Amino acid sequence: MESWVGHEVPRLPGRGGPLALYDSARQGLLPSTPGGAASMYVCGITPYDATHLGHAATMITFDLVQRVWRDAGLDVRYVQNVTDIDDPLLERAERDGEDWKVLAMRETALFREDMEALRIIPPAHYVGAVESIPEIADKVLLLLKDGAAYRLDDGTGDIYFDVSTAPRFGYESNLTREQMLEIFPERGGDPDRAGKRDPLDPLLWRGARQGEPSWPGGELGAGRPGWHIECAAIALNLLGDRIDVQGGGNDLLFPHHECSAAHAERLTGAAPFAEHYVHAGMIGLNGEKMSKSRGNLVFVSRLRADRVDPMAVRLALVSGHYRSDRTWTDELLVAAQERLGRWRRAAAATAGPSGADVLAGVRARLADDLDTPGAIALADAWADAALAGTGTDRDAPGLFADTVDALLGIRL
Ligand code: 5CA
Ligand code: ZN
Repeated sequence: MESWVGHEVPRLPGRGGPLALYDSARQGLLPSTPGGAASMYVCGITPYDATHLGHAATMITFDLVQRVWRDAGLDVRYVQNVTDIDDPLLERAERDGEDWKVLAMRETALFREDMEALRIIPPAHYVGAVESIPEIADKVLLLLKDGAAYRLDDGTGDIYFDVSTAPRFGYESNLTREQMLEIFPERGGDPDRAGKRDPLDPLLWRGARQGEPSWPGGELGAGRPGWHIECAAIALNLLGDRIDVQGGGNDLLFPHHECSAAHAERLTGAAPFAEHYVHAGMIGLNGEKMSKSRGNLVFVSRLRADRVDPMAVRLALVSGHYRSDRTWTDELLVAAQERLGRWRRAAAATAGPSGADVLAGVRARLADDLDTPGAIALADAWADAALAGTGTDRDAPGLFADTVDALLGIRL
């Protein structure tokens, strides 16, 4: 699938240091990527509605990871998926009397525009589930042959993963079985499906149903892929057996990333699937998680249509730390617009305090688990001083603008 168009990223003098990130599996802040290359797989949208600020915040989070890695001199391989076939998409299309393919194409196109406006560096591979069906089916067949998957004998053709064949199951989310059983049905799982070996067994392949789209599955029979195997298969095929970062919002901690990891590890024998499982906090509105099912959404495209500067949206979203669940408010946007104006005026000053210092400071803050509030505080202090006429570094305004552009993705 086509990705979106990227922007030029300014080259900064020198090099950033290694990035430490919080890993949900080991529950600690740990250095990422000791080598010269880094790989990242991020769980992208299910395109049945427009990109909201929650999606945007998560995409910006992993854009920051890519920017910090690049600044440290790493060669970054980044893959993101689009779940362009799944139950929620079919349900929305049915509700609106629309072709599910048209719905998915329209919302994916809008997402690309939003990503471009927010200056998200595009992934090297932007991959749809539909175009990946043959390779996903191959992985399901391997699991079946390996005894890690089984077919229900109710004539549906549905195939499930047997979680008892994944000895590490639970290591990624660190949840108790009781907690898993509670969350599983809230996040697309079907614990009560008759004939399953374990209520937590996730669906790998859904046999063809009357009135639903399906694809030939070879020995599997016609059907469509389950959600977790979609991400496992795409990541394995494009990035290899082990990846540095598996990313998404914290709503994917369980079952999605746990199950994807279990599938991948069973397929390759290599563990852990991801060195870091990185989860962005949920953006909420009026005290509740922003979600398509609740309908409490603020769309990036709506803000753009209202001529809100996308750089102010981006700055508002990174004014809180990526891991914290946070609330979107009008005040947050107003504060970001005001800050953006101040930074722009400061970048136009003839001189300011040391540009090298502000660059080093922002680098250090971001290398510490993407501490954007800390980085912004340093940028604010530099801008305030420059506007007050402090400092004699004539290169500093330009370097300040390049720093916030390259590292925070904020074009002044
Ligand atoms: N297609 C799957 C992932 S494979 C999916 O979860 N799609 S989604 O459209 O629901 O979400 C897209 C991305 O945005 C995911 O990484 C998800 O974790 C994240 N996300 C969803 N809602 C929010 C929110 N309110 N705040 C922050 N991130 C969110
Ligand atoms: Zn995913």
